[in-house]
Amino acid sequence: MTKPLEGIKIIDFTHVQAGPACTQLLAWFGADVIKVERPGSGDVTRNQLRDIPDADALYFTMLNSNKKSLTLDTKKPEGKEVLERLIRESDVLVENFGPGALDRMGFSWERLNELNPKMIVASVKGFSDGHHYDDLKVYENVAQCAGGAASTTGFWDGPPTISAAALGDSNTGMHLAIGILTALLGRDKTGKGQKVAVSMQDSVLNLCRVKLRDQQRLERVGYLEEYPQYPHGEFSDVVPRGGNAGGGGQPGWVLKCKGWETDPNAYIYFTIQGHAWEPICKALGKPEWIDDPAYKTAEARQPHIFEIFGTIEAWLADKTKFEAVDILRKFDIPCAPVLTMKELANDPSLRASGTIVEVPHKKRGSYLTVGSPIKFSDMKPEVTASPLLGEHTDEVLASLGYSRQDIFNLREVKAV
Ligand code: CAO
Repeated sequence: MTKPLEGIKIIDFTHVQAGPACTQLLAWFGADVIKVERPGSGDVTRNQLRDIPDADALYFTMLNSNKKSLTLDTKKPEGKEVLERLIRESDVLVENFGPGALDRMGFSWERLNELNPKMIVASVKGFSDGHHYDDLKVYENVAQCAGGAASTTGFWDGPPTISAAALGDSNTGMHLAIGILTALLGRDKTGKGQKVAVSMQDSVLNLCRVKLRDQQRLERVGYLEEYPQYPHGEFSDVVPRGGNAGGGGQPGWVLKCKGWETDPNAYIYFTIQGHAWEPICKALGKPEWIDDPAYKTAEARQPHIFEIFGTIEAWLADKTKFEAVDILRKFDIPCAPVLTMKELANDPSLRASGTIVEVPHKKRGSYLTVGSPIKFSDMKPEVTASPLLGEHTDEVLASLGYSRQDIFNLREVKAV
């Protein structure tokens, strides 16, 4: 099957998570992604949190599938020369080094554009160019704090909280992928490459836009009616942490199910959709609430929403999270069990759809990873193993026109 990005050559100068998540996605869709790594060590995640001695860590294998690995010391003249040749032949270069690292290596945007005016140069940094923090190195949790997620996540009586979802890393990588694809389409029209830059702070903030909505509402009216603080608690002049409250106009909460005393994940998320009030009352066996003025409208319910959630929890007490959802789904109530990683790993639907995939690997045996969350009618993205360090060095050098002797010199003599 021909994949839409076949023929697009990408220099993958990325490491850790934000950049690799972007290039992995593009590789799934057919791009020829060549990961350039430092000889001897490579991407730091190859060694981080190893579960099998001497085999690449899952952190690496799960973010670098479908790629080639070329080892090259791009600080040495020989390495720079190879990289320049690769740049002249490539469509995209993606990098997420610390601020200024690419410039210090001698590959500023101006130089890259001079070497290949058609090439798209895509970068992830912690903060955008010109930002007063643009000199900072940034990891996931730093970005979640800088982008507004931490101050609005967690419970009001606890500290700012980090989400397990990679809002700073993989989310930024997904934004960058959209930028790259847009620039490729733009190049079809103009014939020119361009620089695409995404900051982790901006990407987190983009996902927190409803909290900026709330900040403006709070400043105008002094309260936020969908937050647990309303109407009995206090609001300050900043958006508070709202626990598990729904972020839109639909109140919701995480509710205990049968077994919660011993199982930390025996919960469901229950949403009270305004127009679904009647089915909710029917599902709960509370038909008297349907027309009761204290319950009939969303506005009337809000002051005692936790009493309502308490009644739902009493109804859930003899039902597992799966049994509860099986009943509630018949009433068209938006809800889901709180699923663990173990349950997700073994979920037959996720296996069938290719969202959870088992990938054979030369050194590890097979491992599980998350496949493409994007599904196409004409293409099924296939996940292949991440490369061993330098696995494709000879192949890539040969494709760049280096002779066997050149390759020997580059690999063995100059240890590039
Ligand atoms: N050959 C020779 N040198 C190489 C090389 C190669 N193939 N690949 C990388 N290097 C060098 C770079 O030139 C740079 O050297 P200098 O600092 O001397 O110029 C160095 O390796 C890499 O520096 P770095 O700043 O990128 O790495 P770090 O481990 O100190 O910082 C990180 C890591 C992620 C904090 C930083 O890269 C960063 O802030 N990146 C931007 C934001 C980002 O993407 N963060 C998300 C990471 S996922 O959590």
